[in-house]
Amino acid sequence: MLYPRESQSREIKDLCGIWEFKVDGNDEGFKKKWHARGLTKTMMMPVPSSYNDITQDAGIRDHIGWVWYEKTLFVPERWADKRVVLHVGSATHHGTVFVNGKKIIEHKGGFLPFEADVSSVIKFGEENRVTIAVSNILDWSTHPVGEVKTFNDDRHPAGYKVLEHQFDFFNYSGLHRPVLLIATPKTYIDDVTVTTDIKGKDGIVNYDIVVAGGKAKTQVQLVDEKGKKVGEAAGAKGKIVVKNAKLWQPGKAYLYTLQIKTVSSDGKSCDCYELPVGVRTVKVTGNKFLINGKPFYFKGFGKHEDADIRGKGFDNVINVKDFNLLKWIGANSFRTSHYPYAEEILNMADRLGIVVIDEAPAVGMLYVADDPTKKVFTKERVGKAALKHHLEVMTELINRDKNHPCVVMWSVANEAATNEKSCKPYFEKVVAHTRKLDSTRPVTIVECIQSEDSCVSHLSDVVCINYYLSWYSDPGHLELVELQVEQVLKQWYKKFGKPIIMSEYGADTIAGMHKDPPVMFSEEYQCKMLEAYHKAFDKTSFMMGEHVWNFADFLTKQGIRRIDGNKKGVFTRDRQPKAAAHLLRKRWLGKS
Ligand code: BDP
Repeated sequence: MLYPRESQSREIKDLCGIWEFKVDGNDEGFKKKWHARGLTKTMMMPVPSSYNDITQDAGIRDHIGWVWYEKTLFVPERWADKRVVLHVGSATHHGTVFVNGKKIIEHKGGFLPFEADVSSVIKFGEENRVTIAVSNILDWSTHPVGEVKTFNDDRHPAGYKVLEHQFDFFNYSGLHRPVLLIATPKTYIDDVTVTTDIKGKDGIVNYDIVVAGGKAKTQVQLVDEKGKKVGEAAGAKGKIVVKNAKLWQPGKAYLYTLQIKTVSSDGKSCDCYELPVGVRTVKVTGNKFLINGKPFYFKGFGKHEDADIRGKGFDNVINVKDFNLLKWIGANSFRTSHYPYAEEILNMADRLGIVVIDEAPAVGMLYVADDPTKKVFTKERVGKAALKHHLEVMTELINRDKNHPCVVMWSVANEAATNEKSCKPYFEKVVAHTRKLDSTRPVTIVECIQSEDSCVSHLSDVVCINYYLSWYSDPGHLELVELQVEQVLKQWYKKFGKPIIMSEYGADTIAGMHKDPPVMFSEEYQCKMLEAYHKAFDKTSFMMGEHVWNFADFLTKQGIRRIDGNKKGVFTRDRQPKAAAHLLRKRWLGKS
């Protein structure tokens, strides 16, 4: 899917702002056709935002099921001869969209965009009504997986239910990303795929353009950052050779622009689209992760889309601040743990030369809540339905993110029960599907201490492992960390012979809590733990990166293990540095 961009031939109407909002507490909205006449008895809700922390009502914060959003808007008369598309950045986790009361699209999956042609239902030059029903229910066919548990005992009111899931981040819900109306010509550029290569000093840009809605002739030209033409070609598919190309490099991004123009065969309309292009290559050989043929060592974090009040709502204030903090601390990369982030974030990473491991929302396939001895990869749980959706999600993810130079690896899942033999055929299919869709990027499955007997890590190009030594195991025993990290690294390397990234390690830390000698939750403990991991990393030759968990503190579901969220952030939730931030800055930049 093309990132929504205006051009000579394309206009965008941004529908962000205040929407009408209503919680469907009795699950009656569809039956009573709330979309038919327009919502009544509504409250204000900002879009984009999670709805959970906006009101003073715990019932809304913790609601399980559908909520409804609505907005009225005028569509200009001059769009009457255009193709008009409604684009929803994300509806977490299911969205059903109506325009002027008519259902136009349903979408499953809370972290990827979807869109539909609404040209035939829109009234041009008049007022229109967009209604979006959003549900946050997770089950064994969704990603992430989850389960609604209904109680049937005398301790709970009849029908009382909770949504159980084995990931710790709060299940923020709603319209998290921009909703847009896009006008394009009727014959339009539907998709573009760009891959790049380097031959000597030259850059090779291969492109493949799909035109829909009619036949058209295609012309492309590539311009540099100053707007100077460096190459051109004709036809829907082709190759441009850039002499003495400037490469897209970590920390030193260079973006060309592919300017695409299609002229419909009757010559009456033309469509234009501009795609940023970074010329770079990615390869894993031996123990090395190569970007442009040079070994790359990942320094950075697992992150979250998370902030106070707005939850997972897209917010440029937070996003730009986060990139400034990544630069300040000397990080060169992050993982989109544990779901695809808003594409705007990848646009920023492209521009700044920050390297991204792009993760699917497949998280929580680890235990069964009420009985950890029960298996996960079974017919009743992660079976055919979960696999089908996993493949769909990989398709949507790669379709959306394939052209971003910042994305250097796909992570198909985080911490699954990969020690269960039955997960093997599952992941074989997911990884094969991913490689079929994109043969240019390595693939990983993120593993953890419970999956030391992984049946699938051989499928990964890079072994990514999450370890919480002296935290979830041997809590308080910092003296064991260096020794144990060395052991686990050697063990994984011996077994799979692949380069390793420590993709999560860290300690919950209450900002401002000091204890010397260190104790758990103090700033000193977080620092000493990181130092011990680093000592072990620096002794090996097959380590290819370190991603601390987490960039910032984030909200979790309530539970006895968390006080106001997960505090493993190196920054607080409002993005202030803990002592560990200064330690990492020293390690990564040599600056204090
Ligand atoms: C890891 C998970 C991550 C959690 C972290 C933790 O991958 O999502 O937040 O543990 O417990 O297992 O802090």
